[in-house]
Amino acid sequence: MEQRPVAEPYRIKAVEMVRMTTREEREAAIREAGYNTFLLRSEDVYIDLLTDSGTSAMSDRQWAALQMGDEAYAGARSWFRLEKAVQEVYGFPYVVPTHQGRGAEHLISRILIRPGTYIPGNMYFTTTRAHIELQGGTFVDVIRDEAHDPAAEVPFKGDIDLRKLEELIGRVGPGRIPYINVALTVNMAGGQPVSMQNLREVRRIADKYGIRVWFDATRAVENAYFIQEREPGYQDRSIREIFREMMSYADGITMSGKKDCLVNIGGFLAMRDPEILQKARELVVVWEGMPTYGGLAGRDLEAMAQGIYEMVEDDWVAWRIRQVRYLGEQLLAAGIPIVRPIGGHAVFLDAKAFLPHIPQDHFPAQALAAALYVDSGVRAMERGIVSAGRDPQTGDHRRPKLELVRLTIPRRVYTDRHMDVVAYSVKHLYAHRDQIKGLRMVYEPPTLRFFTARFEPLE
Ligand code: PM9
Repeated sequence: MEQRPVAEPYRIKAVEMVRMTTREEREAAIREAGYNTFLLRSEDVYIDLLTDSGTSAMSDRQWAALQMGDEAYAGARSWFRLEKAVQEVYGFPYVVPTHQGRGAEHLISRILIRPGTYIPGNMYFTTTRAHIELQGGTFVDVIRDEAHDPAAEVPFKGDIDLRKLEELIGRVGPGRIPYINVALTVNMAGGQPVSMQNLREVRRIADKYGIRVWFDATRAVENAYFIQEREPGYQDRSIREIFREMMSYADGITMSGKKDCLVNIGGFLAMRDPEILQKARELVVVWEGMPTYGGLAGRDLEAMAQGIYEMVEDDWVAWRIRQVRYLGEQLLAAGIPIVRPIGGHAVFLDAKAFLPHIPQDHFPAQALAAALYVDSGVRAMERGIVSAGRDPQTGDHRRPKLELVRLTIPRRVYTDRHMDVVAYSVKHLYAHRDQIKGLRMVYEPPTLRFFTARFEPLE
């Protein structure tokens, strides 16, 4: 008998209408946007898979929580609610709110990084590395080799390569490593998880050399699901328990609440060390706001607190991963090159394999994202050479092995029917892939260029 179907663990209470455009309209829109999907107007997008960041649908309880926001300038009730949620679910005693994840990255980078220091991590993330470099630090990629190979089927492809980590410590000395940065999951590798065993080992090595461990916990809930699914001994543990154990191996975390926490804005820094707390409170007033609001309204703090309790519900997390797979498996069945295994928040098209006729310096992933938009109004994001930016030492492009287009699934927003539309469009493009041409960059901003760079098609 066929498998019993599972449905969304929620009902839809409010809807937002979206508009399908004509191909001519989309061709004009992408031209006007300089072939950069970040520069499109959202009204011209039919299915928006640009990012899962701040694009979640909030629950009725979160909307109710908004009404309870305490908008006092200082000491608001909503702040204490957020602090309690972080303490209860994440297990860190101290929290400093920020307007979003990069606000927290800014604070910890200013507190711990000095020129000439090294920050090892499991593959770079754009904003994280930008903040490391702005403080004069150097990011060193110590992820396992397979993470750079889109086709390598490894259950915990986000793991730190412990030998690479020890080699770096031996080479530069522990005193020049302010912290080890572990991303859960690894966004740029395809939403790939880190095993509990690896987190334990990283903690052990860090303790041996007296180095701090800092997690980028942005999508740690999805990481907890993969541990529950794949790591021996965790099948009978709840997501909330696994999540709490993961966090126990870190000295602190940076957090973009716009992902796991199911809110449209918000983030925080959480930690165990009262000295770091004090420094973070001193800095947050300069850059974000009082330590009891950190650039957020009281209602935002309330919504994030409520989201923190909802994000670790087992049915929700299982559904989330299942929907990402629903899309990915359709593409795999059609022989389309995607990053494997299918990750937690997105399906990543392997643009090098999809468009082998376009050299990396002609931006194949950027071109593919633009072509997808023109075909169906689906907006995706380039995660390749444009996102990687330039090497500050040489000034040349960084040329990552992974040249990807990310189809990122917002939380609780789209149905499987939307995924069918996306899958159809990707398959259609694949059948006509020889017609897609490379691009030339005509405007390049100095930092985080992918957000606002502009391109023109090559003839
Ligand atoms: N991630 C994303 O779309 C939004 C902006 S970058 C295109 O994937 C990690 C792992 C992230 C992340 C944002 C941030 C920064 C830190 N770490 O965007 O500042 O994926 O809240 O968080 C984005 P904020």
